[in-house]
Amino acid sequence: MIVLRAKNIAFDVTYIDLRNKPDWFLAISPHGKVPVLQVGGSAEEGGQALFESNAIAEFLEDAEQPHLHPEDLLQRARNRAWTDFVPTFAGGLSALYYASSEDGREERFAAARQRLGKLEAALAERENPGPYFNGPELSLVDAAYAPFLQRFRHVDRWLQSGLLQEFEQVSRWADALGASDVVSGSVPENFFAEFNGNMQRRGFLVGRLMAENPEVSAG
Ligand SMILES: N[C@@H](CCC(=O)N[C@@H](CS)C(=O)NCC(=O)O)C(=O)O
Repeated sequence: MIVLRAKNIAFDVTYIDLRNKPDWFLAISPHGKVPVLQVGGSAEEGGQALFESNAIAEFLEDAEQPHLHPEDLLQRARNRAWTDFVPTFAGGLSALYYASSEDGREERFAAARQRLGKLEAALAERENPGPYFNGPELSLVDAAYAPFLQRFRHVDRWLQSGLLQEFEQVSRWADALGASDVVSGSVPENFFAEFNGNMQRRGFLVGRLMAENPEVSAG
């Protein structure tokens, strides 16, 4: 969604209830996961479905201007390498809030710090002043990390881990992504209410904190 918005491509969106996936969705999503991009109309109209966010992003990059990958081939490869780190990074952050109790807290924090540290080093050694990964324009790396940083900034209002603040470059990057309309408008209005409901329903510690203090202020 972020890439579609960054490239100003017209699209329709259908949200899927992941607890009750419709058959038509399962037919086009081999792993039963979102996102799926349906290109060129529905299957009956001869359209094609694409799955896996990176594959979708790279397809959109090849198909539509403006280009979000840098021109320089080495930089482009480095960007792709950092995009490959997203699942590891996201797993480290989400483990902090997919936790039902304080047990294992130290290990979770250590794992998250290790991953944040790698990203901090990557941001520190890039040769541009930001605010995004490659400079003033949003790139595919930004699009790949933004949802996870956006969710973490949200839950950390309750978790109060203070972890992002330990990593100055990541923290500034997360703030810049949070301030981007392309990123903030990529989720529906009720997204964070649904997200909080999910945390509470699944009995996570952060869900209990949300229930106790629903009005905790932003940032
Ligand atoms: N590697 C996939 C991961 C997608 C993914 O994990 N999607 C989650 C939501 S963020 C999902 O659809 N989960 C539903 C399920 O696994 O049943 C991608 O990047 O597209």
